[in-house]
Amino acid sequence: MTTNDAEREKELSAAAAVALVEDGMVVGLGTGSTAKHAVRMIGERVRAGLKIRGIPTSSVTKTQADQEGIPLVGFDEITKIDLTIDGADEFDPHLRLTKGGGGALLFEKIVAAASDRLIVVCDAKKEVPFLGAFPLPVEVVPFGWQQVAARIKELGAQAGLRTRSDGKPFVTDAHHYILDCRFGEIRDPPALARALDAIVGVVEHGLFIDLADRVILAEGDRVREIKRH
Ligand code: A5P
Repeated sequence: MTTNDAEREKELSAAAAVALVEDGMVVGLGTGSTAKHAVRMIGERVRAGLKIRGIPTSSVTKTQADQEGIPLVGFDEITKIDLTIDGADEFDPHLRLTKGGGGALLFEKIVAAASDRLIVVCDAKKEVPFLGAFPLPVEVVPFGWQQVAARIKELGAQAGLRTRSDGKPFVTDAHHYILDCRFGEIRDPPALARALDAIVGVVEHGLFIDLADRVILAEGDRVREIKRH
C-alpha cells in the first residue's frame, strides 16, 4: 500500500463519520492524521452553514479548528458531548483501542468518556486480532518517571521514554511525559488497564475499553462500519 492509498482510506473513513454530524451537536474533535481530515471536513460543513460547537482533544487540533472557523466550547459551557470523531493506533474485535501515538491520549480519553458516541476513524491496517503490536503509550508525571517505568517493566513490558527529535523528553499538553510500552500481544486488556491504573505516577494509559461505539474503516474504496455490541 502506498502513502497515497493510506491517506485516501483515512479521508474516506473521515467523510463517513462527518456525515453523522448534525445541527446543534457538541462534537469532540480528535487528534492525529485521520482526525485531521475529519476536522477539515467539519470546517467545510460549518462554512456551508452547519451549526455545531466543537471541543478539541489537543492544542494541535484546537489550532486547526480555529483556522477552520469551527466554534469551540470548553467543559465549563457544556454537560456532555453528543459525538466524538477520533482516530486509533489499533482496534481489536471488541472495539478496544490503543491510542496515544500522537501523545494526546489523556485529553482524548476525557473527551471520549464525556461523549454519548465515540466514532473511530481509521485505515485498514489498524484492525488487529489482539492489541499490542503498537507500543502502548502511558502518560506519566515527570517526577519519578523512572520508578513508574520500573513498575511497568515488572508487568512484562519494555518501557521507553518518548523523546523529541532533539533528544529531550516529549511533553504532553498537560505537561506530562509518555512511556511507550511494548507488552507484546495484550491478551487481557481490562486486566492490564487495571494494573496500570494502580501504579502511582501513571496519569492515564492508551487502552480505550468500552468507549468506542463504532469503527469506520476504509479498505481501498470500501468503507466498513463495525459497531460494538
Ligand atoms: C493521538 O494521540 C492518537 O490517539 C491518535 O488518535 C492515533 O494515534 C491515531 O492517529 P492516526 O490517525 O494519525 O493514525
